Amino acid sequence: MITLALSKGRIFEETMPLLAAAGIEVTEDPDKSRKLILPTTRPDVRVVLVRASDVPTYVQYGGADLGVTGLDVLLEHGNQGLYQPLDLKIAACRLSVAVRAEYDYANAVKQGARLKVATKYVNLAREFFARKGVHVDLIKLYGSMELAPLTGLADAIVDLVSTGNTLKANQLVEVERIMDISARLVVNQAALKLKREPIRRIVDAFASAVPQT
Ligand code: PRT
Ligand code: MG
Repeated sequence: MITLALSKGRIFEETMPLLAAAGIEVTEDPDKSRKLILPTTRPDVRVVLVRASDVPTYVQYGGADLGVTGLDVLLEHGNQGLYQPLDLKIAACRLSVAVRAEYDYANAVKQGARLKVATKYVNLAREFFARKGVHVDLIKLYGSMELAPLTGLADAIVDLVSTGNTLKANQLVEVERIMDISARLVVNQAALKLKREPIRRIVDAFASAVPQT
């Protein structure tokens, strides 16, 4: 049995065409079913639905053989024990710093101010500001980072941006782009040895279906 870990939402939806290229179709709709393990048209392949931030953990410890996860999640989690064969070029966005439109970020940085930064990505944010030599107090949040600068909880946020509509709707502006993000295929290293052939076939099919840029 090959187990693929996916999160509901954009990762699930954008992975479906790649699975189809491997001749695999998920036979149940995750939005209609309460099942956490979904069968596919291939009796030897199943999909497990996990929280996006849990995908690397499932694959690392062998709860799944493969998984699809954002580079943001992967870098924040650390990629120990994970073989990362492919950039799938799906669920693309960027990790950025944003502040209230009135806030003079450039000047605060220039003055050597100590910034309060709210984010779910504390490790990535710490590394980024340390590299710039900017002192920060990091505030860990689990959701709606956009609210933090609006309520005075933080001076800045580090969050994902795709269209920029969420920032705009909340009068926030993107002041620095930290990195480009896309979803990655990750494989458990032991599974890669034990189930080499079937995993290889899936990886190859995904590779040939990745949108070329
Ligand atoms: O939502 P939930 O708390 O259940 O989990 P999650 O947010 O971890 O999962 P999900 O499905 O929302 O995101 C999974 C992965 O998709 C992320 O890890 C990213 O790699 C990728 N991705 C791509 C995004 C976005 N684009 C994105 N725009 N993840 C989140 N967003 C959010 C962003 O955080 C912000 O709140 O969308 C908002 C901004 O979008 P725009 O279009 O308004 O700029
Ligand atoms: Mg989300």
